[in-house]
Amino acid sequence: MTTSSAPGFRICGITGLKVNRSSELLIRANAVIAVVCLLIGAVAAIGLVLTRWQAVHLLPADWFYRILTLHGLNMLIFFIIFFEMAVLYFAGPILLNSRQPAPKLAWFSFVLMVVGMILVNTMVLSGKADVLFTSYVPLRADPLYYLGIILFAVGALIVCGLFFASLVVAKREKTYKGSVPLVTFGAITAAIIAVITLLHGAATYIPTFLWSLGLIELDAQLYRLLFWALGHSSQQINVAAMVSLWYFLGAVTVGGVVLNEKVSRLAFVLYILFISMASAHHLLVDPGFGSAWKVWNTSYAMYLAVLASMIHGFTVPGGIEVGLRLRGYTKGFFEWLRKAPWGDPGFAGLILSIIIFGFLGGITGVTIGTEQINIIAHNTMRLPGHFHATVAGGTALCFMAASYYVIPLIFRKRISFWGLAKFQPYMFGIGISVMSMSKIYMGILGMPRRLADATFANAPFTVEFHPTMWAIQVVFGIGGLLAAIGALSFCIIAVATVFFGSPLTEESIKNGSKGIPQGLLKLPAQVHEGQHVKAVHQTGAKGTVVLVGIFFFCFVMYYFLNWKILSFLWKVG
Ligand code: HEM
Ligand SMILES: [Cu+2]
Repeated sequence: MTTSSAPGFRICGITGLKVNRSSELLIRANAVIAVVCLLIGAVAAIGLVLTRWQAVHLLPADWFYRILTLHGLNMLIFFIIFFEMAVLYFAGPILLNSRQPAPKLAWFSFVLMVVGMILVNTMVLSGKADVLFTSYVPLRADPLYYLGIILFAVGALIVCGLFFASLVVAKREKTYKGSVPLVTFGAITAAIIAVITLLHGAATYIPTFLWSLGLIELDAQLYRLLFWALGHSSQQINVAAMVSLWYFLGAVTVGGVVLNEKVSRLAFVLYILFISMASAHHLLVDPGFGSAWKVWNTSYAMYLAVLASMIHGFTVPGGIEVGLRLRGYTKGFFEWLRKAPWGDPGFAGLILSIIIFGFLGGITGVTIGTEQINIIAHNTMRLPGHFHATVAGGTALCFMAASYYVIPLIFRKRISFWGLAKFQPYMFGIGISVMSMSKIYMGILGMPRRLADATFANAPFTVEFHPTMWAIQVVFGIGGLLAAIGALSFCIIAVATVFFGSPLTEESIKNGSKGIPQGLLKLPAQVHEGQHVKAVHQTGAKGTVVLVGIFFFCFVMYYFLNWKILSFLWKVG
């Protein structure tokens, strides 16, 4: 797989990229820790599902909240961000054929992040930080918990700095031609948002750390405002990283075409400009802010960030359609979809990620983020229903799909348990979708989120739910368990491949051996700048246009339905 080259570099036999050894090792280390955190999160998820499924009701209240804290942190913070660090090392020095500007500093930041992660997890598991992922003041954790978060964040900030440095080095040393590739551009936007987010993180957690030591006072409303400037913006890092990987996967699985470079780049820039404002949608029922502020931030400015996602939501599948049509699947509207490589977990994961993120996550997010509608959704199960569609079905699934390509390229191994791997994205994707939809349904029926006992056994009041609640809980339980098994399968496949997998050799590629996704057996021809317009006009993307039409129909129906439900509760006049 390797042709000799400058010291510290190898030439990748599949992509032709010049891969430097230190970035490769950093990607490996970050990816392995990411998978360990995913494993912790997935085991915790089983405990949560089996508790919220009231008929099973596994955990007592204290352990439910402890495990909920553990799950939220390991999934949304540690797994996702360690993986994103790997993405930055990949989209920077590797895609630009350049060197790692400061390997020692990079390893130092990795150690900081690992120490932070271990500190936080120890505090949570020893019962000293039952504060949930949001750690809302005045809930107080052990100061070491906040210190752990700060160490982790400082490490991540250094990695962002190193990523920018690698762009400068690559430009100066002229290791690439023209402008940076779109995947790198997307990663740049992710890293810029990450810097903004991490600075808000410092503004949140440094005062909270001092408050936990009893040194200063902290206002609960101010904390919520600062926290969500961090908590929501960090979701936009995830979206930018995910969309970059959508473009990457589209290209390597089926030769996806970028329909229009300028439009896609502009859409990334919209994320940077408008996303911080959208943080306000977490504060819609808070007493401290006026309606005008809430409506402006969530109903006007936020739509410009939503617009960006909708642009990518058209251009990525459209580009995949054009790529497949160029490969000869030109009949009717959907031959390209029918003949697509569905047995390739990279491709299947990509498509499921786009559908789940757009249809389930996007539509529900815009709806519940509307100032008026939020009052009937706030803190119900609709919330975890929505964000599991975005961060789990969208981002986590996309990261899994990308791993089926990145592991062979970077670890130079063939994927172990290949039969299971082909199946894994479907298990996780279908499980998460079923779980999210049933959570949303439970939420519409009034089920609160973050609730250890839905019978309200020791409460001074009684709550009656509609009887379908208990039926839908069975669907929720099955979906949740399927998703958790899907995530655990991914962990097993990844660990087995990385530590015990058979090597990826030129021989094995020639023989079409098991465990190599089809895009790596034969890298699809890439349509480059200048050829785009011709290719797009040649084939069009009419199938995608139909799919987008269906999307808008669902969007309008769901949005309308929610105003209708609101009108039952909220009699005007
Ligand atoms: C592996 C399959 C998964 C299952 C079965 C699952 C299940 C659950 C359940 C049942 C809850 C509790 C909802 C409540 O009672 O309020 C929850 C919360 C949560 N999950 Fe997941 N989840 C999974 C994957 C993920 C992933 C991949 C992420 C992020 C990348 C994630 C992020 C979260 C967050 C942030 C919370 C909220 C924690 C809090 O309220 O403080 N989950 N999950
Ligand atoms: Cu948000």
